[in-house]
Amino acid sequence: MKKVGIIMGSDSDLPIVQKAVDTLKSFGVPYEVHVYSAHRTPLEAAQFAKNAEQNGFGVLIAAAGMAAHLAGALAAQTTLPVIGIPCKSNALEGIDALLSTVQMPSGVPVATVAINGGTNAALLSIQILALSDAELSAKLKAKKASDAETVLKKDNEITKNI
Ligand code: RP5
Repeated sequence: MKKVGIIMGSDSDLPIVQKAVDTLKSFGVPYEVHVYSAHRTPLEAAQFAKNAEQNGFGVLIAAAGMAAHLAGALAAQTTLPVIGIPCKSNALEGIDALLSTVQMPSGVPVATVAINGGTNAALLSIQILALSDAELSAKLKAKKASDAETVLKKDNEITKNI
């Protein structure tokens, strides 16, 4: 199976990235995690993205906060799908990172998830890999069914007890 590459702009983004890692682990999807910054280590970030396809990656996830150019900088170097996670920082509550990540120029797409959306970034990467992996696709369908069951149980409890 192809790997998911997770790049974070700083180790301070790790709590958000951890949610993505936990989700990938629960599906048995292989991954690699690195800290490369679009601004502090631009060459390493670009090099990683440039070589990602030949190094066995199928999707890249980029987590960054503030002026979050990491996802776009990676997308500039590869035709692999890139998923951006805008991370919340103190000053602007993550709106800065959201806009920096999502507002890509035509020709260089970044699939942007919610602010701090580590879980959804991983699920989206799994959905992409599942297009060519029937076993993974079956696991996703089972998870969706079990998530729905959980909500219906809660509905049942609330309507009985309120
Ligand atoms: C971004 O700046 C990083 O992705 C991080 O979210 C933010 C702050 O980085 P640190 O100053 O905590 O290293 O590039």
